[in-house]
Amino acid sequence: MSTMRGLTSKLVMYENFWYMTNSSIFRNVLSIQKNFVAKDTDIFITGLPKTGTTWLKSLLYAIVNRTNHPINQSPLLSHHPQELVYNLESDVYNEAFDYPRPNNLNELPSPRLLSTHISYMSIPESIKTSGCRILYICRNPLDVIVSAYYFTLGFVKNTIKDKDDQDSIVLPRLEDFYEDFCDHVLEYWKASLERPDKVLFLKYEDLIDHPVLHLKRLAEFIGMPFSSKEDNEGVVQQIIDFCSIKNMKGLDVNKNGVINKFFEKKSYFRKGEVGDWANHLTPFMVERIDRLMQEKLEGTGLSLKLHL
Ligand code: PAP
Repeated sequence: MSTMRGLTSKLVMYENFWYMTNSSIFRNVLSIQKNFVAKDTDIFITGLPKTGTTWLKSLLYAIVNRTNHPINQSPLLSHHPQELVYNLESDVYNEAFDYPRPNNLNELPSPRLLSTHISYMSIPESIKTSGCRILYICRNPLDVIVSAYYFTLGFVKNTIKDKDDQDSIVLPRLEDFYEDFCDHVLEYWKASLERPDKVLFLKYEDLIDHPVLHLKRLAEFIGMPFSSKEDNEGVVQQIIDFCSIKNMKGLDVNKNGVINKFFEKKSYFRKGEVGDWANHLTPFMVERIDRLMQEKLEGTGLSLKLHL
């Protein structure tokens, strides 16, 4: 473990990734490694922040529970997707909460649907060795940067009222962000190649482009394939339409209130497009990231689409 000075916080390098020491996330990660035990039936959504995990949560939840209730009576109508698929480090093992959330884990119905942003190297051993499934979602880094920028801006404006404190927030350097981004993606990419029955690698751009194909892939992967009867009845398309950003953003439950004390529910739904980066990033920034992307991904067999 090594440390370096950030401008507003000390950063700690742990198992290849930088964590801010003034955020509880690092301590939560250690707690997860120590305490969490995966079950064979668990299904995990993994991916970096802003890569589409909220969307994937709603899709997974709707697929797994499709026989429990019709889509027009879905709990997604009364709960934000983040409230139905818990994130380990933010919702469950979060020391910022003053009550023991891990108890909730035992009350979750099977299969437990959980999520984490933790890297493959750092997830608990039991997730790797048990029969549980991992869905990894990846998105092109340019759209992730833009999405993270807006999310952070909204968060800072809503939670930090003092202007000087707002101004003191310093985002990570682009290179540091990018290094972590690639390492995270490539670790899971490698795991998906080595253990395709265990790790399903999904791309946000593919889900936008060919939702039916990838939803069917996902359902098969978790052992709950759509039957031909469901296919004929248009169940796949119903789930896609229900979980579309237009529908989710318009639901009252997703318009008001906060999650985990600070995060506005509506901030998880912005544009949901591929290529919005073209409206925000300069050609210089794009060229720099594109070059880094070519270097890092070369020879890995992985490619990321910047446009559709
Ligand atoms: P998180 O890691 O904080 O949970 P995450 O859900 O992974 O964030 O990513 C948010 C992005 O997914 C937002 O992208 P944008 O800023 O470029 O718009 C958000 O709009 C997008 N998103 C959320 N729900 C959907 C959806 N149903 N369909 C497509 N994109 C979505």
